[in-house]
Amino acid sequence: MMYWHGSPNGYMSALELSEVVMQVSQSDLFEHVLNDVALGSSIYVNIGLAGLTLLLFMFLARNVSDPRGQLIVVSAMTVSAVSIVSYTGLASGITIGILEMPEGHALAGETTTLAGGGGTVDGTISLWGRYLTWAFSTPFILLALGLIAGSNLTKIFTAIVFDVGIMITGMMAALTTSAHLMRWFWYAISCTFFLVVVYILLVEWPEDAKAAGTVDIFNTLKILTVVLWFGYTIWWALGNEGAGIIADAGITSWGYSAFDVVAKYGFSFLVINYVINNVDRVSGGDQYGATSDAIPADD
Ligand code: RET
Repeated sequence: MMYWHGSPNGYMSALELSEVVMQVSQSDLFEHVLNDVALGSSIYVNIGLAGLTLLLFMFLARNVSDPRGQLIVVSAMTVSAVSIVSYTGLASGITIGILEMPEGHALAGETTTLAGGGGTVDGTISLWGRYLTWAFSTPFILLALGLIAGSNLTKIFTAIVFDVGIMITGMMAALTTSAHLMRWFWYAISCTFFLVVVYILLVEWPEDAKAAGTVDIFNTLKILTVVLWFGYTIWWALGNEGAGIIADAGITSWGYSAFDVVAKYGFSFLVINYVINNVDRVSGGDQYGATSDAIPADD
């Protein structure tokens, strides 16, 4: 018999016992992802795609020897590498949690039945690890874009700092359970940071790209990025963590996974393909980034 301090007679009531037993473990979440077809496929498909694209990009860019060209290629490839980590974190149940939404939220009072026999628990599932890992992947999208546009360090730095800000405050919005309004306050902070990035993308870098002679590819990448990034922002507001109009965690997750296919792998493919065919346009010379007078080996 278990001893329970909270009870006058020292024993647990059935209700108290069920509350203790219903703690969700990491393996419950792992099993849930494994057994929930929509949620699981939205994660596993992306681990596979990220791995395949990484191999493909490595193969395609194998002959790029220009240092600045390589920097752009490595930056684009890093997006896929981070994606493997991101989705593996979700699949293993580390970066997923069950959160009880505050009063006023569409999913307040909801319960979640864990696929894979973990029982039914209070709260809704949150894939907060996505936002965390976006803080490590999206800076490389912006680095590749800034380098293609021939931007200066100040603008690249500014874009990346605010971008990391978007993702971390977006994660705060997702993780807030204290008050409904606080969730949207975090969301508003995140959107404000997003506007800084949008400004750089739409106003600053197109000018730089004109001067650098890369305006055609830059404009394609810019439109793709701005449209999709607004897509993520709107999807959050509609999904299970926002207004709950799309209440299902699996469908919400598939939305992000689908955006990811274009915003990460499609984007990176366009970048790498451009660099391979236009090395002269992105080149900074053999000495680009040198840290001494010695001539670095080109292999
Ligand atoms: C959140 C919610 C809070 C408000 C804003 C958001 C924007 C997210 C964006 C994500 C882009 C992700 C990409 C991932 C690829 O690896 C966090 C959804 C503004 C723009 C491109």
